[in-house]
Amino acid sequence: MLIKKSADILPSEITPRRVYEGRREFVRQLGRIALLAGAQALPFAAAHAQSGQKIPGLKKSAFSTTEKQTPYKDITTYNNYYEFGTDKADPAQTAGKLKTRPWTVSVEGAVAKPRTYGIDDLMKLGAMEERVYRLRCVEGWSMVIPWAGFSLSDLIKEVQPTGNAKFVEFVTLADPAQMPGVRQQILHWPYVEGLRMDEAMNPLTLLTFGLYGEVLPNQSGAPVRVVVPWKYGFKSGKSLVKIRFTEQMPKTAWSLANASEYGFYSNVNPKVDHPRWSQATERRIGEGGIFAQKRATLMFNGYGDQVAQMYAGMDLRRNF
Ligand SMILES: Nc1nc2c(c(=O)[nH]1)N[C@H]1C(S)=C(S)[C@@H](COP(=O)(O)O)O[C@H]1N2
Ligand SMILES: [Mo]
Repeated sequence: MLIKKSADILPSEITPRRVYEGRREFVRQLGRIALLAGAQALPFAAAHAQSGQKIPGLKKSAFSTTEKQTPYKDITTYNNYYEFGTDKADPAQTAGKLKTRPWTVSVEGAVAKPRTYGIDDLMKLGAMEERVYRLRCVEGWSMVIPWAGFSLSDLIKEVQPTGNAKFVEFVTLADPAQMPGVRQQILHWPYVEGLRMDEAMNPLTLLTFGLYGEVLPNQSGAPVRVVVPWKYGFKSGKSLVKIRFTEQMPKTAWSLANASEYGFYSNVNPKVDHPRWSQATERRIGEGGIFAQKRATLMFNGYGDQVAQMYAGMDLRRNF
């Protein structure tokens, strides 16, 4: 996935681990105090200590896998979030500064009711569920993650797309002041992703606010991301600021970076290899490191029953 190795992140920009962990502990203490005092009494906690807060009223979902869930520690320390650096450990160390309140998501383009949602209003829009999904990265690793969110279709119905809405574009935050990776030309910022309208409306497509029952940590895409479980992980954009309905197929960050390697569809497909490696198998993170036995990658990441009919008659080798 990596195009250019970014060895030139200034060491001073990377928070030393002890400082980072110290801050986490401080924030955790604040959270406890906030619980005792009542959250409103501490505006600082509300503004800065979102990560770790419980998401109330989570319902179980019929879409969840019963597979063993990847430990929280692995999910939140082995990340791809290039705005915060290109090493897997970078986002956990550098995303702590990201300010996730106040935060707005503007929903615009070919819709009858465009609207800018404050994040807390957006969270109330649908029935929040826990959805345990497999996530398969194009690099050949996978995890099982208990997300918290609701179907993106709940939001789409609210804004009423017009007949011109054929695609949905997801634009994510690109703030050089907060994101060391954005100060380098790793990708064409902002990180943009997209789905066809029927894919966006598929009930599996999750507007995601949390994991393991708590608000998303910053490195996982706080305060809101999309999760599209039958596609390679890079389709699941983090820290969304804009959702735009378009007539034309969006130009995505990865296809702009390398169109021959990263297509618009990017459905998980063990029979269509990446030009530089096989996609037939995957390594489950948290299972015995690099020596763990690989497992077979499933067509549509195992979600074929819910999604295969959307691609009936399409040549998935051409539309990769
Ligand atoms: N904004 C943004 N979103 C992103 C990425 C990124 O670099 N920037 N990486 C993608 C990739 S390649 C993957 S595999 C998933 C990883 O999600 P996770 O770190 O929560 O497992 O996020 C995706 N979303
Ligand atoms: Mo990925």
